[in-house]
Amino acid sequence: MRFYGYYRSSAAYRCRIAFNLKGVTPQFVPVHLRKGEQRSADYLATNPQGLIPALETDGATITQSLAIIEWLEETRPTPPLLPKDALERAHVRALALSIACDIHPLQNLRVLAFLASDMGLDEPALGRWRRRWIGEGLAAYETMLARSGRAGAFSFGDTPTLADVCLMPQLFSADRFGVDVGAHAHLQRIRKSCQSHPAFAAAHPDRQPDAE
Ligand SMILES: N[C@@H](CCC(=O)N[C@@H](CS)C(=O)NCC(=O)O)C(=O)O
Repeated sequence: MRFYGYYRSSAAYRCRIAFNLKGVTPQFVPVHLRKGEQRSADYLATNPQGLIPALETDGATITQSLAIIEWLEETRPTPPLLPKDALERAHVRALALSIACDIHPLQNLRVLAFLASDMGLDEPALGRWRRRWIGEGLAAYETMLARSGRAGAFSFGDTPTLADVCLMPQLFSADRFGVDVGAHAHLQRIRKSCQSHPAFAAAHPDRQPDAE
């Protein structure tokens, strides 16, 4: 099993947490995003989208972090990352997708590069862009948790789910770009639970072999 990633990529960070939770250790293949290696011919042969992560396994390539994590969940059901009840599963997926579909894509390197090169945004304007969408998205996540009445040590109950696998990398990115989430009590509590969980701690960008 070969996993293509980059230490600071949120989408790769999600997969690393899931691999650790499931006790899977793929061979790591670094793809340096800042050097543009994701657009090399070699890597485009692996993922035509030119995005990481990608996982090669059983003679196939899986792209998209959530597809990789759902494949892991289906092939290695223990410990479960999704609840058994269909409505509860939908809730956990909605939390995860609120980050993976509605916050993260707006922060992508290629989007930011286009805003700078083609739309003329300078660094302060790019910072406003980042903080706006991360701040608004995480505030909505906090409200979703409060309304659900199901948040515990983690986003759903007291064990990690797909929602936390997506949340922790987004909180890392919030810190990196100066988004203050201190007023969000659920997020603060869940962050602490994740930080003290070995699977999350080992997946942190600073602990990866390609960290700079
Ligand atoms: N929806 C995709 C998003 C993948 C993605 O956006 N990856 C980023 C890193 S977090 C990337 O490769 N960016 C390269 C670029 O923008 O050029 C997933 O969840 O895997």
